[in-house]
Amino acid sequence: MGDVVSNESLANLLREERRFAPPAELAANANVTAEAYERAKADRLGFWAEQARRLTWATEPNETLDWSNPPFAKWFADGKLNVAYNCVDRHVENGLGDRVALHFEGEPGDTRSLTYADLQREVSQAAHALTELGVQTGDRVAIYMPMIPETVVAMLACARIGAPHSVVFGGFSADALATRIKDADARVVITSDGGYRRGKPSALKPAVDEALTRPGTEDVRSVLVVRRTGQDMEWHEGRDVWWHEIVDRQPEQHTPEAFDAEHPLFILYTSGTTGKPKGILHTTGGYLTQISYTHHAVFDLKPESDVYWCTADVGWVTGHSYIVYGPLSNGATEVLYEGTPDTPHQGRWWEIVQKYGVSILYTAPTAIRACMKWGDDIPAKFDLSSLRILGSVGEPINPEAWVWYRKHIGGDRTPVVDTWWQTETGGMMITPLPGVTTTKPGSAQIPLPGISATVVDDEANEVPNGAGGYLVLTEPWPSMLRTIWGDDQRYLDTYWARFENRYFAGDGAKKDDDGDIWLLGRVDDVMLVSGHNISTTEVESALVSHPKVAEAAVVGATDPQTTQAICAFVILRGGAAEDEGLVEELRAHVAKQLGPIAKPKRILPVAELPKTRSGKIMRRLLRDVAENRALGDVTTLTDSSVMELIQSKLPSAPSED
Ligand code: 6R9
Repeated sequence: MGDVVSNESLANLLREERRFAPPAELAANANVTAEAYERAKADRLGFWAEQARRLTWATEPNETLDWSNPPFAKWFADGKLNVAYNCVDRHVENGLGDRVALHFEGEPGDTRSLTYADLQREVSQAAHALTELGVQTGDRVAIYMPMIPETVVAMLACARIGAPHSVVFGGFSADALATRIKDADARVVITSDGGYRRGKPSALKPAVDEALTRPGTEDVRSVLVVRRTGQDMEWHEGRDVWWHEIVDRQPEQHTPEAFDAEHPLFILYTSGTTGKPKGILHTTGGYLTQISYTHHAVFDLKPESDVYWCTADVGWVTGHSYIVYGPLSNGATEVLYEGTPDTPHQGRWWEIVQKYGVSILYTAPTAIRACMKWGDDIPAKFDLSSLRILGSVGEPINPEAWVWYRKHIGGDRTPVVDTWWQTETGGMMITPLPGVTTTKPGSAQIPLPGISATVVDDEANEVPNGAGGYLVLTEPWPSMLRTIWGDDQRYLDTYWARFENRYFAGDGAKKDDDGDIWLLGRVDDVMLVSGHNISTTEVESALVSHPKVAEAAVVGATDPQTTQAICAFVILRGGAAEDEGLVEELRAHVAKQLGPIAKPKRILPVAELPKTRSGKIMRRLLRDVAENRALGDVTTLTDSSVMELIQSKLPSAPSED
């Protein structure tokens, strides 16, 4: 990685010298200042031990990190705590029972606000109900739910009784659900009849019924069903239990038990690039320490006045860490929205921001680009003046989208924090701090205080400023994954084998002249064209910098002359005519931005791109299309019809240069 093309492209991105200093008032009152970097550098473990004191421990830890058996970390191992107590009860005990924890907004427009006292009651009752269903400490519970308050309650109830949850995204198929139930050997599944999606009830329970016919799922003895849509479904007497029938009659008090800091909190499956999904295992004390700290630091959360909204699905790690555990451990008031951003109209999100006075918004680049495509006039119709911090996560955010987000959503006033992290890291790792960092559109910039990351070359040497390579994490961190569920060897092989004593994240990155980090996408996606490494992210960013392109996905397709040829799939902005002239114009545009070597061989206008639940483009499937192969695993696609649409557009023979 990191040859001529990348450097030219970076210079191009920085050409306009767009820099945004933190607003003075925010900087003056920031939760975390520049001094934190120094303190953490001088004493990293001392820094994290100090952050652990944000939590309420039943037994305070004396030990910070046990790294005697790397890469199997133990953080705060002699401490004991209850995660649900930290997220709920302690706020009530501190006199905040009447503070709203969740403003729920259903897609059809139904609403419900739960205070911390409400949450305490519901979590306690749900914990009793799980115990009545025979769930014991250590048993796994699968959660397959829409974005409704009961989902948050269910996760916290599991945490409360020490039963690790495995949340499976509600958009996944019965097969994907069955594989995950089987791998975790779940004993109970919590689901609902359905949820609202694009103006219609969308069923969930039938997928659970189907999944439980698959071999390997026999250990599931109960299915707990929340009534959300009221739609018809099969009922398995003796196995299925209505949530309202069992939960509502339970005692409203429940004494939380303290568990060891290394007690498992959850398993979350990530599909990765090959075959079997990996069950990423997170534990409690270190995880909650880092999630609570980063939510406080990176969003500068003022829990008494802020209204926070993370638009992610709870089935994604972002939902776990920054809808459930981070905000609630900090006593935040937050919005939980069930549906899609364009139902019933394309201003729905902005209507919600206006209605609740949202001050901190956390979303993904894919959503920002969709809003750009729908037009600036839509957010302009709403009062977004309550917003003070905007966050981005999930993919590299291209500078155009970053600048649009700040301007049209943030009123040219709010800092944008581009947060790099992974399911495996549990929490944020590389990001600006809103009251400290002068931001550069498109860059995640620097590791947080207490986090050590760098960019290395093939031989594991740190690259100098201005060069690119592989992103690695050089020291253990509190919310790191502990292993892959049931497969320590795969944990070693996947993350720790490529570079000695360093965690390899799988992402390409480069450092600019100031040493700030720019993410370049997954290294599996890097293309080799006539001896040059070219990052898909850079070509995509160049394409979307053209006014007629709304979104782009780029892959390298096997090519007899050049090893790989760049093949681009683009979504055009409304009104742009799709003709040969435009394709030529786009190819020339990329060549001008990045150099002739990066000029795509083929550009195909399409209506949609294949994406995962978190909005990441599934380039693997586009490569299959570009190379005329049968499609690989499509079970983690949000909408499987997308691929048929794309394939139907493909000319049978690739066009020649
Ligand atoms: C939180 C999350 C992890 C992968 C990661 C990287 C990409 C996430 C990013 C980003 C550039 C950012 N990624 N945030 N790339 N800039 N701010 O997304 O977890 O679903 O496990 O994905 O997402 O490629 O390695 P997960």
